[in-house]
Amino acid sequence: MGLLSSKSSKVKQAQILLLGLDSAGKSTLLYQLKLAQSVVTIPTIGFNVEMIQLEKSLLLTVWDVGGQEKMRTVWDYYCENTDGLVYVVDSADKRRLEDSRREFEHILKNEHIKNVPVILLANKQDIPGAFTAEDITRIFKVKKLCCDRNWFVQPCCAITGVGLTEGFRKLTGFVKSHVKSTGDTLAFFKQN
Ligand SMILES: Nc1nc2c(ncn2[C@@H]2O[C@H](COP(=O)(O)OP(=O)(O)O)[C@@H](O)[C@H]2O)c(=O)[nH]1
Ligand SMILES: [Mg+2]
Repeated sequence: MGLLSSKSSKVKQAQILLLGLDSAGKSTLLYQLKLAQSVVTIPTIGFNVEMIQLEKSLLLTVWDVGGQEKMRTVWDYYCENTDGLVYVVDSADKRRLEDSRREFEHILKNEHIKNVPVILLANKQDIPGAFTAEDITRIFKVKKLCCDRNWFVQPCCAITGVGLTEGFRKLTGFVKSHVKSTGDTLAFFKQN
């Protein structure tokens, strides 16, 4: 991370893993957060990475790993050094909801993210008939699966951006208290 020069300000950096099935809306929400505007996305091959700073002292490095079936096998690998997990659900995709739930359950078993805070984004709330955040909480058995960590289910719409900042702010708070409670240290990022 480099040494800090007197001119640079100290900003802590947290690694955030952004997961969810393909087409859940991960890339859209990342760019929406970053640019505060909706953009046309292309299916993610490999990964996207963006730095998001919602408050002065903490920079979130968000890794958007592709959600296609063949990419899901590498999710485990990305879990190392993760300080927070954001799991995106297409709340209107009733056909693949069980697939998404199963992948969610699987990723939570990863040793590297044990106790790491989780934000579940119940995305695509603009689509009529979409499951609500309460529905997703129940269907995904979040209370049970996340009983060992801080968690929150945030309804959102990645296209308009509604709910995104709230979800990531919640995450920022959780990450800070997680780091404090585990005695882990976050890397410093040099900002000039
Ligand atoms: N209606 C609606 N469509 C969305 C929303 N978020 C993403 N999409 C659309 O869903 C498709 C997949 O989005 P993308 O961000 O590429 O998904 P990813 O595979 O998870 O990165 C795109 O056509 C997006 O425009 C949302 O909140 N509402
Ligand atoms: Mg994508």
